[in-house]
Amino acid sequence: MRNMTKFRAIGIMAGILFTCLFILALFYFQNTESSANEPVMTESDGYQIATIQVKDDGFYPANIEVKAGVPTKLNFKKPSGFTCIRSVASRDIGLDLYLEKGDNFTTLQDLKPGTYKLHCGMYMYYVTLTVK
Ligand SMILES: [Cu+2]
Repeated sequence: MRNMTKFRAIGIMAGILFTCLFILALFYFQNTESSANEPVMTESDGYQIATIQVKDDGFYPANIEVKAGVPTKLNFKKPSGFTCIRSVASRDIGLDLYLEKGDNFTTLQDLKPGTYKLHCGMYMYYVTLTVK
């Protein structure tokens, strides 16, 4: 009889653990899905467009690679206002852009091959832009 109670307790604990893991997994996939499904590099009207997700803990991806000699747009996509990132700037490429909720497109001037640093308005988060 005692064994039976022990068995049942383990069963309940395993059930709770499994439920917790399931909920955690659900949240994890929900968070990654929205941005992971979206390709970083797309093309439209002769432009190469890099879409960078602006999240509460930084820019995703933090490394962007674009082709030299192709007109380029960056889109800083901000799905929610729950981030301290209000703007993105770069002395390297002469960028100072206030970020609204949603899409924030900026057209880059023709960049020479090289590596350029972009940062949020508070110098907390960085994006490395590589032109090849
Ligand atoms: Cu910040």
